Amino acid sequence: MEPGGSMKYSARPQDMNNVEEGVEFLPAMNSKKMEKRGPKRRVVVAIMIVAFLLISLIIGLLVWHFKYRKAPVQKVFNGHLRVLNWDFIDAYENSSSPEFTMLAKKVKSTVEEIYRSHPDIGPYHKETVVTAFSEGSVIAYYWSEFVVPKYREKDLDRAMADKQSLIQKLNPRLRNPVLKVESIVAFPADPSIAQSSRDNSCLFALHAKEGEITSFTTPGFPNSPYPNNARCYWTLRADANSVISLTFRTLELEQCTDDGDYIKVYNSLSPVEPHALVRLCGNYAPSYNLTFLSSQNVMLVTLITNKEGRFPGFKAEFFQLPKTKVCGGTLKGESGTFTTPFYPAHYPPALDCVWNIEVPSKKNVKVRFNMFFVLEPGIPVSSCPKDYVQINNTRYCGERSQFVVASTTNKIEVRFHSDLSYTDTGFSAEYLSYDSSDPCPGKFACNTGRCIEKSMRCDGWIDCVDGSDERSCVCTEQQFRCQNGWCKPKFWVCDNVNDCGDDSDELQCNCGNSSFKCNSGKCIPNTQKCDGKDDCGDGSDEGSCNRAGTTVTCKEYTYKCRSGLCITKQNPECDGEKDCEDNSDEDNCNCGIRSFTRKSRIVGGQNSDMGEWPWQVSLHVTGQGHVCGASLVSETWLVSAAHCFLELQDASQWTAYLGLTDQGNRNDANVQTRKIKRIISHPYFNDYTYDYDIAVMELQSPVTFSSVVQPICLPDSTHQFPVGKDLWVTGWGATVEGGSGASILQKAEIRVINQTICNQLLSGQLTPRMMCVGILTGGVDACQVGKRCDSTGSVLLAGVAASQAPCSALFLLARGLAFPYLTHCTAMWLLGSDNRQIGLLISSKLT
Ligand SMILES: *[C@@H]1O[C@H](CO)[C@@H](O)[C@H](O)[C@H]1NC(C)=O
Ligand SMILES: *[C@@H]1O[C@H](CO)[C@@H](O)[C@H](O)[C@H]1NC(C)=O
Ligand SMILES: *[C@@H]1O[C@H](CO)[C@@H](O)[C@H](O)[C@H]1NC(C)=O
Ligand SMILES: *[C@@H]1O[C@H](CO)[C@@H](O)[C@H](O)[C@H]1NC(C)=O
Ligand SMILES: *[C@@H]1O[C@H](CO)[C@@H](O)[C@H](O)[C@H]1NC(C)=O
Ligand SMILES: [Ca+2]
Repeated sequence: MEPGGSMKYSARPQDMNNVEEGVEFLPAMNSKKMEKRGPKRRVVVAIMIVAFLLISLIIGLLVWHFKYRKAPVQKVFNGHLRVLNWDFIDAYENSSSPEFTMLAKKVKSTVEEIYRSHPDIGPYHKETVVTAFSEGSVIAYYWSEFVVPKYREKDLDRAMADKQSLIQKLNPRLRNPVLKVESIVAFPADPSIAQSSRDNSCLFALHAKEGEITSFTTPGFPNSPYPNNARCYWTLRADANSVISLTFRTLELEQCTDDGDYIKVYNSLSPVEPHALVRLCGNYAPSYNLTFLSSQNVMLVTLITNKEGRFPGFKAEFFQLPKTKVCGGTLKGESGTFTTPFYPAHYPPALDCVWNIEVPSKKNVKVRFNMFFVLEPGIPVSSCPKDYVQINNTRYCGERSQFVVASTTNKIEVRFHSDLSYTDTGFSAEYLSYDSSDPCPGKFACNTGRCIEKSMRCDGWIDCVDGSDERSCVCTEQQFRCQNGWCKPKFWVCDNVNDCGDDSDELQCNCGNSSFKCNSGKCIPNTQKCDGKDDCGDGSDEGSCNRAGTTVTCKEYTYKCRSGLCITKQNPECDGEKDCEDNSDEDNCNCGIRSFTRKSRIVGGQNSDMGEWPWQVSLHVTGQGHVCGASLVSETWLVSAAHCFLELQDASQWTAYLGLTDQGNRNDANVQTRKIKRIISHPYFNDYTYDYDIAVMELQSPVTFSSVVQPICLPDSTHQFPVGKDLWVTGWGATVEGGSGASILQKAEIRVINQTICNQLLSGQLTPRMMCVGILTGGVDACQVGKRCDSTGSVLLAGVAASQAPCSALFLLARGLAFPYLTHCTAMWLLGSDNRQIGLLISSKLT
């Protein structure tokens, strides 16, 4: 007997006196009780149970039938069809014109006729509205609304998707149709768009003017944010036999999320997914190419927004150009270049190009793709079913770094295909002739045909995709021999990164299975990890123990909250988790964040993009130009290296440039220029050992933070930089005016290396304020998944100034806490897990 079960069937469950009654409705659980009641009663009980079950079943079925199966579902389809026996006139562009109304009526009745003849469509059709026409002879765009019971929805979808059945049903019925139509296609509308099919409040129709650029913006741009809950449409048209080039000059929307605001551009006048060209959200670096081409004379731009957020929106412009551009062709000669049409703009959809390349006989030909962006969202790059480049039955797609395809003859055929939807910026390629006996004059030839610098042979990094540059190598003094035969710079031994590929460079550094490896490299038994005691000596065994909020006795390595209490978690600052009771670890975290959510795709290059390192400062000396770099840490303070000011300590001779990427563009409107008020070098700075190589500078007036001027985060003095951690170094190099430095801000990936080994290799030059980091330079295009990029194996020494002496004013300003610095003229950044950048400065005195 279960009181709980009985309650379910009791008429008045709240009345405890009736509980016993209710029990009788249950199947026999207590046989003794049942026997007492006699056979008659038993029959009654049985009948009641059966009746009850039957009624429940019927009710259930009815509910299911009416509420679910029969429940009407509203569906909207967007479609278009071609009218063959009709000519386009300009008045059809104006949906208020009598001509438009007349033709729309005819199209509407034709569509309705087609629907009527189809048993899966006809009964559910509610309304069809013709929204636009375009040339060819006439293409009509419309949406159709249906109300269909749930259980018939699939049949409707199937019937609407079947173009063939729509056409065939039409012809026998209408013997003398007024309109001869074909190519009827319709697609279920995006539900967010479907709701608004009748809302014309944010609808704009624009026609390109011959030889002119037409601009348009989101409502209110740039003075007020675009509206919430908006469904905006811009129909763009050009003359017949033209195509449209559309460019977003500025674009700033809500961050990209599944239900966030977005723009979609269609190669059609109706918002159907199979003709979508791109979906845009967030904001894009200025160098990100936002130019899109249509394949015909119409385009549709839609803006869909959700209920919250305030963002500026976009400013766009478009113009028409003749549709004559053909792609592909025959290319002859020793060498040359070719690109997808309109490169670096997005190539048009529905395109096929064939290049037949032929170099002089006796020579062989190879094609080098320098830029390659043929990526479609969610499309596997293994099979390339949509857009692709094809050479000799091999298809290439996706986003690829530089690659070469070599032929064993003097001819090669390159095909390019783009389908109806989603385009990318395409490729830029060159073809070269080569001697089969000496394919890479002065260089090393990979087995794949690629030529690489000779210095990249046996340098420990795979530059040839097939690794042929690292085979049969003899290791030098400075190199470590991996078990697989590769030679790696000794600096990479014991840095927690599997550089050899077979882990042999890390084998003798591991602690064994039942031991924990401290950040210092020391091994302790696993049982001593997270036991509340600092067994490593640097706190690393007590670091990530998930004891948030627990405070401990303050030590050198513990993080001190503003309250004065200490916690053991490593690097708790600005990691998005509240670790201090007073949340002081998450205070002042408006730093280290880049403004552009979508970077440009300068793949493989060392040039930085505008706004990529908004805290990078260029320090100029009057009459000398760029001399040193610095980092912005607050509105008025910079951090730089003390050795920069050895010869010139007079603050008035120095000028700081902020928001600068190209030294040649110092007059750009985004660049801010400031004079220096004072320079404070570390009093212990030693210009022989470069110990304490740090200085701070105060600006005469505060800078204004912008998309290209932002402060870097300062790490806490207890911040750990684990061996193997990857970082970025940026800078302009030496004096630009002198001609040797780079004009565009350079970047390189580096990593923290094993301090013990580094100090051995540098015969003991490291001081406790320094940190060894290695530069990973060279052909970045050889980066492989799960592997590090190439490296020359050169080493920089980073000076860590743990002292708090003259910089206390700055510490208070910036983070409220002391911190270690690494100093030099090129800045170095730690790429945090959430993409937040923590700044350091490094010294490059030693090699
Ligand atoms: C569209 O047609 C209507 C009615 O003929 C006319 O009043 C209106 O000015 C036209 N609009 C344009 C942009 O031509
Ligand atoms: C994008 O490509 C178009 C067409 O080639 C070009 O005119 C434009 O300058 C490019 N924009 C950027 C930002 O590179
Ligand atoms: C294409 O195939 C032919 C014959 O199989 C071969 O001779 C030629 O070298 C190949 N070209 C490329 C680029 O692979
Ligand atoms: C340590 O663990 C790895 C994999 O977990 C195993 O292959 C190896 O044999 C173990 N070594 C020892 C000494 O137990
Ligand atoms: C550095 O290398 C030595 C071997 O020379 C190794 O014992 C130590 O654990 C390494 N340090 C780290 C932090 O991995
Ligand atoms: Ca495509």
